[in-house]
Amino acid sequence: MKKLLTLCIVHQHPKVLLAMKKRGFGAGRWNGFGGKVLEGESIEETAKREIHEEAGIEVNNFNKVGIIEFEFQGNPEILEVHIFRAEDFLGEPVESEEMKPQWFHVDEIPFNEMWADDVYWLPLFLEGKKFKGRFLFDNSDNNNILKQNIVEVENV
Ligand code: 6OG
Repeated sequence: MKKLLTLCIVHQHPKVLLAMKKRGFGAGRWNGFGGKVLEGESIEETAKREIHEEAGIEVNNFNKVGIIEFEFQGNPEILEVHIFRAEDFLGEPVESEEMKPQWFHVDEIPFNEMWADDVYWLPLFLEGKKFKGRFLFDNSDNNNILKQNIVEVENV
């Protein structure tokens, strides 16, 4: 069983726009913007809709830079997260019910308040690389990685 999700990070070197997730899956962690792909929606449409809903900004140009599959031990559902990199956007990021946006310098990414997988792929993202990977998380401690694999690719 696969569930498709998006994750979009705005990167205006040397800064990245992350947001504190205030509720739902991953609450209490900094992450990019995104969510579940709805029926009838393309993955790109979801990425745009979610960043607009969560940060109030419009992103027209972005590149898909990664696909990562997440599995939680004992759970048959695989989360397939499509990761996008945007350089520019329209509007001003605003806090929503779900997310509180904040700019971070690339040297000050709050990895210890993020999903444990991010430290493996965000450095590649910041170098402009593309990647694919898979992570197996411990179901009883949902920030503990049991197995991980990330590879750089030419195309996603
Ligand atoms: P909603 O379920 O709130 O969207 N997401 C993850 N991001 C990272 N960095 N690591 C993970 O490891 C993740 N699992 C999910 C995808 C959830 C948002 O969180 C991302 C979506 O952008 C397990 O609609």
